Amino acid sequence: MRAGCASGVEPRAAAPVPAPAPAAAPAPAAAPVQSRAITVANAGFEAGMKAQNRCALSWDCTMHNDPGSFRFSLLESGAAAGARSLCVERVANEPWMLLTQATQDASLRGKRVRLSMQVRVEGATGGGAGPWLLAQARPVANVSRLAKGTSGWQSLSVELALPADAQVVEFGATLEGPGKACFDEVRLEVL
Ligand SMILES: [Ca+2]
Repeated sequence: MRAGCASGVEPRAAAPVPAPAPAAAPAPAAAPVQSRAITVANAGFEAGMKAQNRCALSWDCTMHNDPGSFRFSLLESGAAAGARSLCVERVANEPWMLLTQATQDASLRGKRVRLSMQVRVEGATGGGAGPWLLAQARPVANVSRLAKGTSGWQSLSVELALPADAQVVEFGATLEGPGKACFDEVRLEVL
């Protein structure tokens, strides 16, 4: 003989609300499978500036003729990544400035490399601003990709097949003509 069912519905304590499952960590940005990153010092400009704000630490800043023609500063609100980005503004009538590092890594010779970075421009009404890559070889090989006008952060990249006799590879950013540009998240990789 079966026991009778209990009459009525037994009051039940409210089930505890299960803790939400932890959100899956976002997948890291997919890098091309066979690319190899080359170390870039102070690639995100988090380390700060050289004395008198002449350039970002670990970088060289050069410009046509007048060394005071471009002014460098850290953008500490609205950086593309991290806490800081590097900005440069033309303040005298000179045609260009270059923000560069160089490598003599012999393993790069004859390889294809990609330079990418975040770029923001404001009133860049001349050639514009963006990544710049040069191989000291015979003949010199160089490439750039410049954003013009005024726009928010965008990712720009250039690629260059390095000549087999490339002794030095220079990489960085340029601003050609008037305006202001900010840079961040510089990345150099061998494809
Ligand atoms: Ca940064």
